[in-house]
Amino acid sequence: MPRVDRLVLGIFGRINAGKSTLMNLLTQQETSIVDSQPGTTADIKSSVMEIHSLGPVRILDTAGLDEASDLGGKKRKKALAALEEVDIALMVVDPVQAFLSGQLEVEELVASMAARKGRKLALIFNMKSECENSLPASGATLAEAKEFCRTVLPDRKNTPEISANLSVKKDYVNIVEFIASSRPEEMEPVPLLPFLNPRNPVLMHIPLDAESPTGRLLRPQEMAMEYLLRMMVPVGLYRTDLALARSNSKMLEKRERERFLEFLTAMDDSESGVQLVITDSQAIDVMARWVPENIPLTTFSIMMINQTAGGDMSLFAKGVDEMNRLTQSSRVLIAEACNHDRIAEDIGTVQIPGKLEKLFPGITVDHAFGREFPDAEKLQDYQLVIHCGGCMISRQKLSARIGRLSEAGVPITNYGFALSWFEGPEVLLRVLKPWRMK
Ligand SMILES: Nc1nc2c(ncn2[C@@H]2O[C@H](COP(=O)(O)OP(=O)(O)OP(=O)(O)O)[C@@H](O)[C@H]2O)c(=O)[nH]1
Ligand code: SF4
Ligand SMILES: [Mg+2]
Repeated sequence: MPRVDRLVLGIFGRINAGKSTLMNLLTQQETSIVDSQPGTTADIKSSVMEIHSLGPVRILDTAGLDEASDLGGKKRKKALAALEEVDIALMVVDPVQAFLSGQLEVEELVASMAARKGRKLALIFNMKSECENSLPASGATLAEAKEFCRTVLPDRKNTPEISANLSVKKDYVNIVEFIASSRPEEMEPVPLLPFLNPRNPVLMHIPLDAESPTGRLLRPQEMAMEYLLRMMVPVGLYRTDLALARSNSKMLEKRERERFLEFLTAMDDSESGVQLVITDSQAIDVMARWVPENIPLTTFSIMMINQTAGGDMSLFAKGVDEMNRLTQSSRVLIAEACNHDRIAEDIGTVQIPGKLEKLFPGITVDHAFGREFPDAEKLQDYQLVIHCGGCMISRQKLSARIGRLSEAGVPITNYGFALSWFEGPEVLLRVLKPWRMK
């Protein structure tokens, strides 16, 4: 299934600013509870939809950032983590509420964090009609109240701004147009295997080991298959018995190798030769030996991280170099973007740690699975992060992780890079070559 690149919008601000009212206006239904009770929204509310003129979007409604209490602190942490992964941070400010409070701590926090994390900021003044009546008593005008709020913007000239009454449905069109005009430079969708031609066949090597789920292929494999068919690329699927392929018995290994080569040659013998063999990363040891040098070779994990990283794997290529500097006292974090059953020879918990331990006995290997990823302070404990292909997270989420890593000064590489590195520099170069990487 191809994955949809969604524009991620996050709604931030102080309690009762009208964040959930904006969420409901955008989704045109009661997605979030709206109430005058302070702290109504406790957790992130996420809604996925298609908005005409914006395309596919994910909208995140967050808790007010100014709730004092331990629980408020937890809500704030979660809301700020969401800010790291949005394309546009929509800061909702009730200018009258903000002016009368005499302080702008929340707005300052949102604006400065958006700037620090490189997220686009857009300011939405929520003009709650009844609030305007309370302003004259202060002696200030509405224009002055708004100007007061703008003082927190690090880049005033380039921060888009709109004033609207969010509880009025007719303002919907204006708000959507405003968001559309605030969106950052269009991100080109990244093709899965951009270097392929539609003529020559591709062989997908899928060993289906004990960890493979029954009844379906893994997501990167399914995505590759869909992509190849869509591009009219002839594709062959092949399963090797890895136990035989790695057998100490020369005879068993030879039989398994010949079976594979027979299939490959049949595909290669067609008028146009095989243009790529793409394998599960964990079988790169076998494929690097068996696939003739003249046939390009890469791995699903590298293909996947290239797309999740927006077509730029340079950071991962740089990060793999850190493996040359690992020692027995190093600490490495293995990160996977999903939770799945971890059985038998699981790559993240068994295979990579085993290979690291063999080279650097006593090395410390920790794990981060699923949606949770350590903050920058915790990441400083690590010399290197080895990340899976990230097929279950968005480009924005990966970019947020990379942001934390660069803040912590910790390099990142990926399963496909690491497993190829274990096989030696020639193999690493070989799997990167189709991507025109050095
Ligand atoms: N008249 C008017 N009332 C509004 C407007 N926006 C919000 N309100 C009211 O303000 C109160 C708070 O609105 P919410 O949208 O729940 O505010 P919130 O920012 O999500 O608040 P928390 O989730 O508690 O942080 C509700 O009583 C809304 O009806 C508006 O544009 N006009
Ligand atoms: S998110 Fe990572 S570990 Fe999970 S299926 Fe995708 S590539 Fe594999
Ligand atoms: Mg709310």
